[in-house]
Amino acid sequence: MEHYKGLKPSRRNFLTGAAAVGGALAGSRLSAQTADPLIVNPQPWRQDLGAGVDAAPYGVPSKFEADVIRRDVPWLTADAVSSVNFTPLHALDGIITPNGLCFERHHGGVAVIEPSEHRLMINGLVDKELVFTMEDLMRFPRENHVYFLECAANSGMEWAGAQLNGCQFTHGMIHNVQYTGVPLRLLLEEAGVKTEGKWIMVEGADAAGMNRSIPMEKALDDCLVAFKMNGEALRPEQGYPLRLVVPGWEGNMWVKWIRRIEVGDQPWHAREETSKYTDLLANGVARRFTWEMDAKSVITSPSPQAPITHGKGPLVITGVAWSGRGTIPQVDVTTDGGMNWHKARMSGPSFDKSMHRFYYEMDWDGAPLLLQSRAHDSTGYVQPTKDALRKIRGENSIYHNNGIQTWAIDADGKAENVEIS
Ligand SMILES: Nc1nc2c(c(=O)[nH]1)N[C@H]1C(S)=C(S)[C@@H](COP(=O)(O)O)O[C@H]1N2
Ligand SMILES: [Mo]
Repeated sequence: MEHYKGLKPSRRNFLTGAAAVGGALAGSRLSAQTADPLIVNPQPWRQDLGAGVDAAPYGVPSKFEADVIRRDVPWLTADAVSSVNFTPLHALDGIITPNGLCFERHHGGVAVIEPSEHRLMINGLVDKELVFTMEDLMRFPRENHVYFLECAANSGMEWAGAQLNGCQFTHGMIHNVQYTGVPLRLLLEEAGVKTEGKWIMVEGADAAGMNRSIPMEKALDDCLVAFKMNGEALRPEQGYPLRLVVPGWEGNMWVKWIRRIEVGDQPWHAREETSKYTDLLANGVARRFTWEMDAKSVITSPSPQAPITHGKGPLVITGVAWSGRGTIPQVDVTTDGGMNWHKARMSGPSFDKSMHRFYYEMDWDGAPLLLQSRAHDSTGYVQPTKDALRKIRGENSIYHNNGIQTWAIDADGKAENVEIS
């Protein structure tokens, strides 16, 4: 029982007790009643030497994890160059998204930029217009921070009702990464922002030339011009060699392949902040400049792509929660569609504007469940139901859907995306 040392004594007793009476934990590997060939026979990997060091100079995951990949929804967009794929949240744990699994959202495909040919320009209402090379940027003090990036359209397909079967698709337009970068404030100070300079416009070097307006207060607060993710260079998909990090704010503002920062006295009203990333309310008024990402959570397992396959007994429920306004001190989990809520156990670092991991362990009796999670953030805000959101925002919205997600688990352990009212 060496492996189960970490469990509480009561739980260990339950597990061994069940094995002793036999059948209570049908199919459980904890029972040693029969001679398991995987225990008594030598395995192939025991009989031959394995590959030596350097078989893969840049390591890749085990071939048995081939299913853990980003996926797209083919009918969602007309073309892959202006499209999105989704982080496989159902297969991950902890809080960090591995670089190769960070969802991608491009409007004009991935720019392939030779770093020595990349330039970042600051112009407009500044004392001194400046152009930085990558080498120049490496000579500024840098900082490390873990932040989530969530596309404002995450869960957008779920406004009208349950649609996509899997948290990869309903909630996978998010990643959580440790960035290394130079505070944007230091670069703006170097250029010297004129007193009329109240906004910046940030622009990408990709074919989409994507641009957004950001208020000066945010630019001087916690934005980073980042060149590393999780310790290594940004991936091309994530903006190599340079991207803007706008903590807690909608992903669209995190301009990748950033090439220009213009300082101005008012916002630019760019396409991405007028015709897109704007929500039309029922009264005809559009919600604009909805920058902050509200607190949100989702149960990642069990979920449609991660059903319960072990039958009744001990069950680990887990998920992630995040808020663009701070940390997540508490997540509640319900297994009966919201009649009873239980405080989940938080585990892992609790960083500002970063993903948090929660667990809720239970003894599953094999009866159907209606699973939901509800995040509380450090401002006291509580994640709303989808109905509560629709009451205020109407049915037209796409962006900023942070409503509570429901998974219906049937007696076989299969999970389905549903809505309850
Ligand atoms: N230059 C540029 N920056 C961009 C985009 C783009 O198409 N071009 N897409 C934006 C959108 S809509 C989102 S949600 C995030 C996605 O970041 P990711 O691809 O690292 O997930 O990048 C943003 N930055
Ligand atoms: Mo986005």
